[in-house]
Parts: sequence; structure tokens; C-alpha cells
Amino acid sequence: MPTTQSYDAIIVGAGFAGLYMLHRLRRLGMRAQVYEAGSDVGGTWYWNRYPGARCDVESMQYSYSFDDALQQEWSWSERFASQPEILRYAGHVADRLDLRRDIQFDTRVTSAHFDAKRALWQVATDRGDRVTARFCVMATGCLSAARLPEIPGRDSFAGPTYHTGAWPHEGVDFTGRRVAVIGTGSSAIQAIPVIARQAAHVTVFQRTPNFSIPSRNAPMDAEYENWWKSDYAAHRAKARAMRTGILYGLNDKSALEVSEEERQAEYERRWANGGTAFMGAFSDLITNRQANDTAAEFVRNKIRGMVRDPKVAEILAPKSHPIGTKRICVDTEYYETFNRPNVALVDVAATPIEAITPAGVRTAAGEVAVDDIVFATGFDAMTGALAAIEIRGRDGIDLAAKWAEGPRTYLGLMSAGFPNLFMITGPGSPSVLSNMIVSIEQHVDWLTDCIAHLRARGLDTIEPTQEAEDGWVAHGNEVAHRTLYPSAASWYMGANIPGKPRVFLPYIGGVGVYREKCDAIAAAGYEGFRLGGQNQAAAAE
Ligand code: N01
Repeated sequence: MPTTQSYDAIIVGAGFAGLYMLHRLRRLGMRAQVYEAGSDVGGTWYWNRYPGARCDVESMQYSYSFDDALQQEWSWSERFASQPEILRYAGHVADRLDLRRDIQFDTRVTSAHFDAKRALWQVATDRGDRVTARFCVMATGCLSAARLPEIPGRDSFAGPTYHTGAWPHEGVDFTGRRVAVIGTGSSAIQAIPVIARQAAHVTVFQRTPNFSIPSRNAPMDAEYENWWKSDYAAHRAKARAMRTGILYGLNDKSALEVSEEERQAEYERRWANGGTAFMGAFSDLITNRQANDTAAEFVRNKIRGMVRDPKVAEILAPKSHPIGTKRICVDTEYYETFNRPNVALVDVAATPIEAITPAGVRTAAGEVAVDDIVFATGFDAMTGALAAIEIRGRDGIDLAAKWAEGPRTYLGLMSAGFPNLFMITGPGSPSVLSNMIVSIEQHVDWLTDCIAHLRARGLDTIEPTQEAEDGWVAHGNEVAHRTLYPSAASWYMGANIPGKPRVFLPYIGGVGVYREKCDAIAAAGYEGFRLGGQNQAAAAE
């Protein structure tokens, strides 16, 4: 039944951000309502059910830290948790904290308008709900707006098509089928080896090769689990201070200050260990091109060693961007999969896709007939989910219009002109460059304190000043351009969406540094924010 209720807060999304936000606001004694497009909790892990989906942050670190009993009682079965296990965990948390009773599923928020006279957000859903709330929290995820490329004839294909980010819940049986996979990002790199083991034939359409590090995934080591659990609080505290919010060994030496033997030994050690910690091999891999080249060449040589056909190996070996400047991938037997007789690689950079036909995919080199097409073509990252909602702030200002030249936020938490509208892991915060759960907890905690601060003082609104926002955007750009990241045509830069402004979307200053800045701003009485009562809100209209 659609409602016309009034709440203290509306939360959009029931992924890890929305679930924790709901829990914290309830603890403040607030009435919060969550709207979720899916039929259950889990967010990204609810939608991304493609074969092989798993997290590439170690499971001992990819979980909530706010409740010690919760982190002690839950056991992960593998070093890197699979999507079904993470989804079970999200469900377990929802049950344990009795969260579902305040979540309305199968409901998409369509608009959020700020009523300045009453200092309230008016929120509408596709189910006809019309509700108001003082606070509106966008827990909409960074990679939730799945994107299909504009390829001529895309909808003319006669067989089934799938997007990795909106995978059928009942699964897909590829037995005996010829499958096209378009894209070679993290999702494809996980899915291709699994699909190739089942399908009759797989053709991979690669436009840009990616660097991928073996995961060395394995059943959970009891001793390792015990090490974490015996002092979880201390280990988590260390992780929170790290650049990525992930606890792993960082070498503080430059790749260029050590001998060739030492450099290779360090890369070998990290390659053997597996996972994204590879990028911690030296301190300057993301800031110095020459240093980066040593790591990139190491991985290219590994690819050449794993892939038997030298021509295929060269096509798979990335040369167009520094390693790590597009999201580093983590795999299980990705490169080896190209040694299988039932797997073919089409270099779309050399022979571009011209069209999708009823029978398959046509490139400049000819048509490949297939039964199924898997689009592993990514997301309208960081801004897509917000742009899909009509968000109007003070004076009817439209968020998407305001962000036409790139997102503008203060701390990635709020945007000027949109009082009481919060974003969890929004653009301008470390978000996708970090362990998402660490960043989510930091934002939710900060925001909960902020709302408690307002309530304790009888204040109704908080909003960043234009000046603070301009300063933060400039700072974010400045820090990003000290690194090699902007040199890659990545989704971090909005480069995967035709027409999207090329702006570095996350904050690259590091999770630990960012946390300190947020805390200092709060301690200084929410520096850079304007705090107001209802009367001030109306007066400012
Ligand atoms: O998407 P992507 P993803 N013709 O955007 C190609 C997170 N994640 O879903 O690079 C041909 O990375 C495109 O080519 P190009 C993680 O943060 C995490 O794989 O634009 N190809 C690219 O190869 C990740 O980074 C985990 O030239 C086209 C691919 O499609 C993010 O999600 C697992 C094309 C898209 O790759 C997104 O990953 C999975 C076209 N017209 C994902 N259009 C883990 O934690 C696009 N492509 C493990």
C-alpha cells in the first residue's frame, strides 16, 4: 500500500550502507524508512550474481566492524568470499538487527524535492508512495546503475542477453551453448573462467585489456581467522588508517631505489600471495610512471608466461594504461582460460564491434555466431544511481543539472543547495578506491554524529557552503592529478560513458587522511557547513 507518511529520515537503498544507516538512526530514536529497488537486502551483492562473482577484499576485512559479537560469530568459508556467501551475510545482519520491518522492497525512489519552507524532503516512489522526511540519505551505491553500450542492432539479437550487474536470480545454464562476453573488466575477468568451463564455446570481445592478479583464493585458514578474531578491534583500527582501508603490508620504498633482484623478488612474493596487495609492493607505483612500468612489465611477463599462444598473450597484455590506474582486477585462472580450445579472443581495439545482429556479434573481422551474449560492460559509476532520481534542492535546483560538468560535493557527503541530503560514499569521497564497508561505516558514523549534533541543539538543517564545496572539489582534483590515475580512460574518470565529463570521481587522498579531515571538520563545529533552524531555512529561501 502506498503511503503518505512522514518520517525523520528516508534512506534510499538496502545495501551495506542503507542497512547500517537504518541501524544507527534507529539507535538515535529516529523513525527511518528504507526504500529498496530489489526484493531483498544486499545491494550490489543482490544484483551481481554472475558466475564467479566474489569480493576481492579479503573476507576477514569485508564485513561490518561496528558490532563485536557480529564479527565474532560470523565465519567466512573462503579467503575471498563468494557473492552468495556475502548475500547470506547481509541477510544475517538484517535478521539479527531486525531491519527488514523498516525496508520497503521492490520500490524505486523516483524523486526527492526539498521543501524549504518546512525544511523537509518530499520523496516519491514508483509504487505511489509520497512521504516527507527531515533527512534524506542516498545509500544508492557507487556501481549500481548497470550500463549497456550503444552498439547498433543491440536489441536485434535473437537469443538471450545478460548484464553481469543484473544477473537472473535463477542462474543461467550455459551447457552446450556458444557465448559471447563483451568487456574485460573485473566482472568479466571473474565470470569468463567459470562460463568457459560450462559452455561449448566462449568468445571474449576485449576492447582494453586489464591487469589482473591471481587471487590465490582458498578455504579459510583457521589460524588466519583466529589471528583476526583474537584482536579484531586493533586490526580494524589499523585498517581504517590505511590508504585503502585494507590492512596489508605496504612497502615504503620506491621501486626505483632497489636493485632489479630486490624489485623482482618483491613482485614475485606479492604475486604468489595474490590479491590487490600487489599494488603495495612499492610506495610510488601510482605516482611515478617509471616505477609503475616495472610493475606493469612484471605482470605482462606473467601473462606471456601463462598464455600459450604468443599472439593472444600480447593482446591480453595491457599497454595503454599504467597498472592500477584502471581498477586492478583479481582472478582465478583468467589468463589460463585463454589456453582452452573452447575460448577465443577478439581484439575489439583492432577490429571494432560494428553491430550486434540477430545471430551474434559482427566486428570488422567478421561475424561471430553465438547463442547468448553476456554484457560485462560496467556501470554509470558514482553518479548514475543519483542521476536516475529527480533530486531538487533549494529553489528547485536540479542535482543532475548542477553536476553537468562533473559532481560537486563537500567531502563526498553533501552538495551545496541540497540541505539534509546526504550521500554515503558519494563522489569526492574515497569510496571505490577503498574497502567499501570501511568507507560506509565511516560515513554512516560521521553522519549519525552530525544528525545527533543537530538534534541536540534544536537545529533542523545542515548544508555545505559554496566556498567549502569549491575548495573540496579543487583539493580533490589537485590530489588526483598528483597521481597517474587521470592518465587512464577509466570509469573513475567517467570515461566509459560517452559524453560524461572527464573528472576524477573518488577522493584519492586515502581513507585514513580523509577520516582525519572529516573528524577535524566535525570537531570544529562542522566547519564549511551552514547549520540552521527551521526559521533560518525558510528565511534563506
Ligand atoms: O565493469 P568495467 P565491471 N564495446 O567498467 C568494456 C567493481 N567490481 O562490471 O575498458 C566493447 O570495469 C570495457 O572496455 P573499455 C570494481 O570496482 C568489483 O567489470 O571501456 N567493450 C570494459 O572492458 C570494478 O572496476 C568486483 O575499453 C566495451 C568492460 O566493458 C567495477 O565493479 C567484481 C564496450 C567494463 O568493465 C566495474 O567492473 C566486479 C563496448 N561498447 C566488479 N563498452 C570485486 O570486488 C564497455 N566495454 C571482485
